[in-house]
Amino acid sequence: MRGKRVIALCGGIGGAKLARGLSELLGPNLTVVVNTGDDFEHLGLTISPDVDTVLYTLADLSDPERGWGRANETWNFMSSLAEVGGETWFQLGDRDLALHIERTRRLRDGQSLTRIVTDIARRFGISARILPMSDDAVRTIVMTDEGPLPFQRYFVGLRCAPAVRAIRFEGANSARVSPEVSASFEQGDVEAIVVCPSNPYLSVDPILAVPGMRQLLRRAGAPIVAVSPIIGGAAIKGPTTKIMAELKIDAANASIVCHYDGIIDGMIVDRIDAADAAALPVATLATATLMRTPEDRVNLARDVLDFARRLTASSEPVPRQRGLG
Ligand code: FO1
Repeated sequence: MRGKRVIALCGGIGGAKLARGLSELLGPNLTVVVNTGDDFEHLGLTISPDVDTVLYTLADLSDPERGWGRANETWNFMSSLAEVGGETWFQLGDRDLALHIERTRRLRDGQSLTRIVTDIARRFGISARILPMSDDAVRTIVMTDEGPLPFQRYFVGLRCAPAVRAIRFEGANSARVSPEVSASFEQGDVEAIVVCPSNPYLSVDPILAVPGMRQLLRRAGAPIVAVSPIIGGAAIKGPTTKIMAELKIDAANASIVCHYDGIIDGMIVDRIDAADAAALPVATLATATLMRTPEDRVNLARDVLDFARRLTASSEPVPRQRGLG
């Protein structure tokens, strides 16, 4: 039976844009599994930046310039915090603050992150399902030439300046895939799995590091398609290619395919990379992957779905070059 649901694996800003495009085409038939490796405790609050970016983006509440936080934000809390000598390196807008305070309250009451996110998504009028990758704490630690750094210290506090030597996902070994994430893969109705153009090392790897996640991907029996976060050897936003250079990885689509070795069946690259797409060891599609406008997001989402459908049509069951680890 051919499925009709699509599952997207997603980090923050870049990934959320494609998730938004997919949500406009699929509505409730989209499930977004979101990285929580960036989560941290700050000012006594539990902050889930990627989950919130996906929530705000799909609810049309996000700030279009920054990509994170809410549109029409005010910063009275931050300036008042500065006046009393508080920590201001991580910006929490007045509107955004409400979500952190309410999430923290509910977590302390014993609710799971999944339950909280599901409720907020409903209140925001989002029809897609948004699921944190796990309800257990996984914390990305960036091993740098300045020592180990919690993700937000590295990313926001130090603006990704220290050279990355390795990346660890603290707590991943004992984390569990949530029952809701497991069920979403196991319903037997998955048409495609999309790896959004998020940073493979910082945003997608934490999702894949949750024990059992790779098996769920494989067993869903649907084509797995990644959208490359690299265009013409550079990332649109964020430190992807800087990190690749520091890890001595060539900033090329071939490296991304290699990184997702045995996981993906197809890769979408930008049109300007069409020439090297032919040499990649998976099925490829070259199209416009830069998402500047709402139309760009929907067009790319449509291309992703068409590509996945063609992969299904061309061979069933979906062929895999190698087994999953
Ligand atoms: N990114 C920044 O560059 N500076 C910030 O001060 C900042 C605050 C912030 C607050 C809430 C939130 O949900 C996200 C925030 N981000 C900020 C974005 C976030 O740190 C990163 O974009 C992601 O973690 C990487 O995907």
